[in-house]
Amino acid sequence: MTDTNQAENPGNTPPADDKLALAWTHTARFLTTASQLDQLPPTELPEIAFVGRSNAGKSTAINTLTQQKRLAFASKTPGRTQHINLFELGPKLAPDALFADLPGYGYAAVARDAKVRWQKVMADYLEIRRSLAGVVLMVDPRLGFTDLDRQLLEFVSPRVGNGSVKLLVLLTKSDKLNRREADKAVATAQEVLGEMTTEEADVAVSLFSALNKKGVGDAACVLYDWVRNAA
Ligand SMILES: Nc1nc2c(ncn2[C@@H]2O[C@H](COP(=O)(O)OP(=O)(O)OP(=O)(O)O)[C@@H](O)[C@H]2O)c(=O)[nH]1
Ligand SMILES: [Mg+2]
Repeated sequence: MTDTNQAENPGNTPPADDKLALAWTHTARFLTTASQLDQLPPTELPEIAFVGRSNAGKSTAINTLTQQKRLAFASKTPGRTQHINLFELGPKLAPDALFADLPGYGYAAVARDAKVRWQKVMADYLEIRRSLAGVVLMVDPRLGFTDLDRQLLEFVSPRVGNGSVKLLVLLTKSDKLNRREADKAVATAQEVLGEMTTEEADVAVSLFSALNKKGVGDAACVLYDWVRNAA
């Protein structure tokens, strides 16, 4: 597993620099929205899914990474993202990747059967979306890994374990942590992920803040490398 600050690059291309990677993420534009899995367009493009607890900061992270104010809808009200929103990246005539903003799970006010339903959608998405190239799991380190985060990791672990899906865990809202808390959050995350790390697995952890932009360039580089190495 890598801490992106000292990331090695096992692929054949040298690591991307921030500027190039951020220019690429900036090309993101809205493609489509789906309320059901069978409405997702078939695609050959490598897809990167942003997943995590409701309110963890998924939509905000997409806006920050793409340097666009309102590409994905972010909100103070948890549960804002109800559909799967797809964004296309790369040259307009030759798109090279998709970002998927997924609805958050585990918000307390959501009824139990809605939660169960969502778990099923999530599991099915991760199972059937063969074009899935990477998962960005957003975890608020002040809340830690929840049961649903761990379940999600279990759903993806076969594909992460064999290297067909890459995983980046972003510890969000890191602007709210002091240095000691931030170090501890990274260590805890590495421990949780250690369980699913194999020879083939490409798993990284990074602190992230949309507010002070910590980890934004690093995260963009990781995603850019995934897509370049998938091509
Ligand atoms: N301090 C701080 N607040 C953040 C950061 N990122 C997101 N937030 C706030 O967290 C709240 C939730 O952000 P969203 O991006 O809407 O969260 P989400 O994960 O998309 O939530 P759902 O769509 O409900 O699943 C908003 O009030 C954001 O302003 C961050 O890096 N720092
Ligand atoms: Mg959202």
